[in-house]
Amino acid sequence: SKKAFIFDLDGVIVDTAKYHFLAWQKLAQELGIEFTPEHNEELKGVSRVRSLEIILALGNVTATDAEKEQWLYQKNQDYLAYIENMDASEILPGVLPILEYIKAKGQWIALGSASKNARPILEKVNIMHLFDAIVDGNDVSNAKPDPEVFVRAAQLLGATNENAIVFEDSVAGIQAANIAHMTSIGIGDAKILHEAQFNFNDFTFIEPSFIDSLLN
Ligand code: B16
Ligand code: MG
Repeated sequence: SKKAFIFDLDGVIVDTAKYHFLAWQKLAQELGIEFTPEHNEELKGVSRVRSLEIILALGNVTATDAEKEQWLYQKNQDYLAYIENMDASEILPGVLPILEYIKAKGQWIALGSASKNARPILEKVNIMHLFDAIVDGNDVSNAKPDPEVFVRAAQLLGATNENAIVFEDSVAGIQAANIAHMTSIGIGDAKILHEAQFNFNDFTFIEPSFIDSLLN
């Protein structure tokens, strides 16, 4: 039967992690908190609010809700300025051919992202038309590893969880897919993503024959 191929956005389709990092780093600097690329790894797949909590904890900074809201707003404004100039050249290597192959095979394609900025990014990199369903940070109340974002995507398409395949770069996202009994495919370091059923360093290692093997 027809399969639902669900893609995470940041770290899978585009490398927006570098822009999140620059925007968080600016805020951290203003607050006198040391924030390194290693720290940034912990923010992958994590919601905006939770990301701020992790950064504040790094610096033992406590804040009022009003301050946190102001900082979240400021961080997002800076992030939006970075993604403003994104174009199709920022789609990660190998992604577009695989999306087009899945499409040509008549299968479903969905987005399952924690980001509230997912839709404008898909528009900027010009691949919105390839998606049959989009579920992002605006649509869900439970963050990965809760599988809500992927389960909703499958539901929108009328696919069972067992017929859903998830591409993820974060540990929390792989766990979410596994909890939902979806096929989990890790994109990135196999040591970090060891809970994934399959792992590829990036999409250039995914052959059409691998996609075919998932269709039965
Ligand atoms: P925003 P994904 C996630 O996207 C990012 O990995 C994570 O670093 C970010 O904090 C989160 O989106 C929220 O993003 O601030 O744009 O709402 O990997 O789930 O596509
Ligand atoms: Mg991601």
